[in-house]
Amino acid sequence: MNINITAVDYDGLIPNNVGLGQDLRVKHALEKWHPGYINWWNDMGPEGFQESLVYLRTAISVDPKGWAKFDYVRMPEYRWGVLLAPQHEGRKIPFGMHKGEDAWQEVPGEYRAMLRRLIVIQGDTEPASVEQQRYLGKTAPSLYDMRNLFQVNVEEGRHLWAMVYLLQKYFGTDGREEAEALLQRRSGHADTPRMLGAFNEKTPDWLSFFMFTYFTDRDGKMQLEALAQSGFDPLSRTCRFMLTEEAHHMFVGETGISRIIQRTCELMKEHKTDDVRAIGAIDLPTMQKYLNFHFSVSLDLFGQEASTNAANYYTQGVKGRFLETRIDDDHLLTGAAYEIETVEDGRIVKKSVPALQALNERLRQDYIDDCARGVLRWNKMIEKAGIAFEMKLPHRGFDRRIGGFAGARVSPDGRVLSEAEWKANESKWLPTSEDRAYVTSLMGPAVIEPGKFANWIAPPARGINGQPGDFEYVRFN
Ligand code: BYC
Repeated sequence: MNINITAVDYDGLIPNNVGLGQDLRVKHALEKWHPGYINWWNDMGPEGFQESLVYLRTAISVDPKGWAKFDYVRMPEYRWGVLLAPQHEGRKIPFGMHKGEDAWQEVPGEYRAMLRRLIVIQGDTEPASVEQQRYLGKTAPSLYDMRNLFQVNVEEGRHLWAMVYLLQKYFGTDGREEAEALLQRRSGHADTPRMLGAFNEKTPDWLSFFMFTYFTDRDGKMQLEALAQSGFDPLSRTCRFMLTEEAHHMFVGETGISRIIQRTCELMKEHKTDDVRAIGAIDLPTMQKYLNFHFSVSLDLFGQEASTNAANYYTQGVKGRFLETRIDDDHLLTGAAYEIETVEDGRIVKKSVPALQALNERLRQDYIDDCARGVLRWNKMIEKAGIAFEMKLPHRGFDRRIGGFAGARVSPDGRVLSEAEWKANESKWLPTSEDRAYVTSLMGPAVIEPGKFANWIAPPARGINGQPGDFEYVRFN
């Protein structure tokens, strides 16, 4: 049963449904953090569009039946707020050594460092992605896409607020320092980079953006799902509401890639050619290479295949599995085993390891299954267009930097290669500088006429919030 669908208080500086009005210590701490956040947004948020009016969705409730409103907003004036999903009365910790005990409403002292670390890592990815996507507005293929980019950006900003609230409310001085540090690190910076690999890569073009929102935001989904199981109830509730917003980000990725594929297939048929670069579209093999890159970088985000960190998170009730409560087992995993793949003596071998240590790998597998669904849909479109090409997820060992495959050379179809074989084929599997230059060359100045789209992408099937095709999603000042 749900209780406490607390109405969202929109009167103060920080919209919230956590009773900030009565929690003056945290309210003041967040109000103190706010100017630094706005400075960060103005410095690192979408460049060139801070004065534009953008048709944005703002969360105004946490009721699944109607939680958002749409209106024109200047991004620096977006109402970033602190919103937690409703508390489940009598919620019990669903796994680990505390299974069956009441979920914690305060941080248990012994798990404080662990929880803080997870919240900081999660928080760090949110501003990182805004930084990565900072220049994309200037080359948006339509007003519709530009609006979607900005929607994703402001919601990543809200997700940073969500983590900062937890830090300020539950972690005292350390939390305050971590909240400050989240505004100091910068994606790709040589001295103060963001914490995880993928968040220091560039997102220089819209094909990369759609791949990022499909593959990397989906890591976000899986990690948030795992944290939503947490015994620390405020973290669970925060993540549950973030997942509502996250769905749109993956929609942007999946439909963005679909629309590029659709346009490419149309042009291939119309011009009876595979050489769509000559007519200003993105060829399917180039899309496959971008897919390979973003998929493998995102696989790294799950950490080591065998991880004692992951085992501890689970045993101590801090981070669960994807859909934990729907899994039919003992939710303790003490004697259980799980099979992982790794490279040994130049071969990929399967190894049985304690299931508790393999939780990163298990989540990675859930992620791979989830990724595969979109690929299936893209392939159906290609097949329907009568074109003989199949998009594929590369092998999990392909081009990895973290875990048992790091350092090995693995082909997309899962063969361990010599360095010479890798070098001879790398340009077929990963975007080359020429590929990147070509894709960049398509990213002309933003298409700002309502209802018009760049040549390389098809229009969407429907507008945002039921708006017509020529809707003016962004108004410039
Ligand atoms: N890059 O035992 P391991 C999102 C480190 S995305 C750099 O496997 P663990 C979003 C690791 O920190 C979701 N370092 O670690 C998407 C550890 O360091 P220490 C973000 C890495 O803890 C799009 C060491 O290697 N949320 O929301 O089991 C847009 C040993 O590794 C990496 C989370 O990630 C890497 N890729 O697993 C916006 C959830 N991988 O302790 C937003 C919170 C590992 O030796 N994080 N290392 O210094 C976690 O659950 C875990 O920390 C990880 C790593 C899954 C990331």
